[in-house]
Amino acid sequence: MIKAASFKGQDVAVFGLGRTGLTAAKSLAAGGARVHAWDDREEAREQARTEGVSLTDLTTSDWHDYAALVLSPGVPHKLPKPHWTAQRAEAADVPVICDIEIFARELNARAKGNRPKLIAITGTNGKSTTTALTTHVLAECDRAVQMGGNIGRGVLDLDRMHAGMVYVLELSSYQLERCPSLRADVAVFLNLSPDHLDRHGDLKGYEAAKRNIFNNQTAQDTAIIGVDNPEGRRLCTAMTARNGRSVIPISGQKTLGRGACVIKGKLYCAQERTVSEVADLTRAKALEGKHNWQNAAAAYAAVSALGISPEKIGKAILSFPGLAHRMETIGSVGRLRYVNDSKATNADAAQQALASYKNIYWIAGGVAKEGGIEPLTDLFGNITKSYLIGEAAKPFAKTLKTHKVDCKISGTLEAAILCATKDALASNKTDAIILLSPACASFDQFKNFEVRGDAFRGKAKEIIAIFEREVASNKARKNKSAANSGAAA
Ligand code: UMA
Repeated sequence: MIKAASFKGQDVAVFGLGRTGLTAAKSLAAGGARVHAWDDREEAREQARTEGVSLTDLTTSDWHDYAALVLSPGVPHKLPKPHWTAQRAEAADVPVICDIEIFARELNARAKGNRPKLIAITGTNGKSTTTALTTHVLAECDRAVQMGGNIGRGVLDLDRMHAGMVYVLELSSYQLERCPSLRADVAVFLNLSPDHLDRHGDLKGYEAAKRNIFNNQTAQDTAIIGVDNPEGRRLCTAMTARNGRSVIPISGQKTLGRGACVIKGKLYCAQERTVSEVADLTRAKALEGKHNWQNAAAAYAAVSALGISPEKIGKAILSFPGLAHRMETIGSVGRLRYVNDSKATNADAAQQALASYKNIYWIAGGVAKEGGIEPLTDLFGNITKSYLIGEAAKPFAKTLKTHKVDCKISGTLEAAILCATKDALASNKTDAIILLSPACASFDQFKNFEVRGDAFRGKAKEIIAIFEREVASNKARKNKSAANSGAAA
């Protein structure tokens, strides 16, 4: 844990006792602050009490005492409506921050030669994969590295700061709204498409929050910008013109005169009239699809900015195991591969997996989002047959039938995976994919997308184990009969 000393001797209100709030409260208390923690839910308060966090009823306390309100990122302080704590904070002139701000202050307080490096990553899509890939590459290159933020551990729960450490943080627009002191040595902006608009008002507001990732950067720092969409191109041009730091464009699909780009699966680094190949991403099993190629280019550029050689980075990228529930290869039965993409809880997210494979036996359904699977019709040609589960099964079947895609209402995930396996094995087509990419939330049948993905993984592993046992026993039988006929001869 990082002991946050920046509020030593001061009173700090901490609201929202999920992962962020609990770790922030503990870190602040360890650093000598007087913590006043609270949550609207009694269960959350009880949990905090059990963990030794000091509670204060913030509904009745005097807010003028507080140096800051550390507000959980998911709790709004402006739109769509300020939470009551944000209203109290404003009335008492108390700044609203989040745990990332505390982390940034700790980092900035360190002497120059003693400051760890910070790589901060944002974007609408791909930020978790890029964060995990960057962390993997750094670890493979023997750097001390810690990953957190909007992924995995709360940032103040990470291991203590020291000069050789690299922190790789995934940052959401929610977090970026509340960390004015953030200064990243390397800031990555992957892409932008409409999301969380209720919280930011409109696309402009959302973009403004994301652009905070570049705040306070100096001439020694690096900005890495995805230029595969118009917002990124505009931003890259504007920031390059401003000349305040190194700006590196990245692309997953087109040639760049400088920066990092991927052409036909090969990752290139282009600088000062030289272009060199860094890695053949078609060999990276966990980085299929153009969206992942852009993520790989971003991770390459980020690690390269810390002075690590292209050879080392290229080698490390190829051994990335991927993230659970995101186009995660579970295993194969012959040329039939099981892929868990349970994180695809809407059509937009399912698009990436459907665009990355052919001959797909597609398991979809659950609680549908507005528009259902209509946005995916262009990719229906990649689907051999679909197996539908949960509440959305009937409406999805209707859409698929309209587009002449073979489909079956399976009802449950288990029935779907068994039926898809049977059909794929019976077909004489090679290289088939059994893909769970539901384009739906999971709540009708599972606690969350992780539990749904775990169920798929468990069943797929069972099936794979049965086939492996059969193959092994066939082999043993063959060997035995060969040995017997040898002995007879
Ligand atoms: N609460 C109230 N009153 C309210 C609203 C919330 O009391 O009106 C309380 C809840 O009871 C709860 C706490 O506030 O106890 C908030 O818990 P939470 O689960 O929302 O938040 P954390 O556990 O702190 O998780 C947050 C991020 N969640 C959000 O931004 C919504 C996590 O990102 C992040 O990993 C974690 O901090 C790290 O510390 C998740 C996420 O969904 C993955 N992020 C969004 C996204 O990726 O799209 C932005």
